[in-house]
Amino acid sequence: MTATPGYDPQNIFARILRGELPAHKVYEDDKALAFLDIMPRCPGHTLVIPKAPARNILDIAPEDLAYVATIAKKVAIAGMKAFGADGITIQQFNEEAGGQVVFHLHVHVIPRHSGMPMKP
Ligand code: IU
Repeated sequence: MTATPGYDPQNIFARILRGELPAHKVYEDDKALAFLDIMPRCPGHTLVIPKAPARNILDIAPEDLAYVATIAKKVAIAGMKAFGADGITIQQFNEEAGGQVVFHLHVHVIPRHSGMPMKP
């Protein structure tokens, strides 16, 4: 898979994908990986990433984005069951101005409980 010019192959999630850094994996196949966020805003906060080297939504191929969305839905349903959640928040940030900190596309899947706010 060829990275686009804005993609840094040394970003943390690329290193997790290469097995250079540990992660608590909850789902993996040949095109996507899901793992627990190290600073969960709610219990079960999971990140879903493509294995393709995409910086963010501005950069990713439409078919890779569609696949990540498919896996995010599966993870959302599994997360709701596992954590007995009442709902799910899905978040996705793009570029520094858009709140992105790690520059490999990721979708936040956050199980939610009625009356329980997310940590900032
Ligand atoms: P972003 O704003 O969507 O780019 O946030 C990055 C997320 O990646 C954030 O929720 C971090 O807690 C999370 N994270 C992680 O799970 N593992 C890491 O090693 C690093 C960040 I650095």
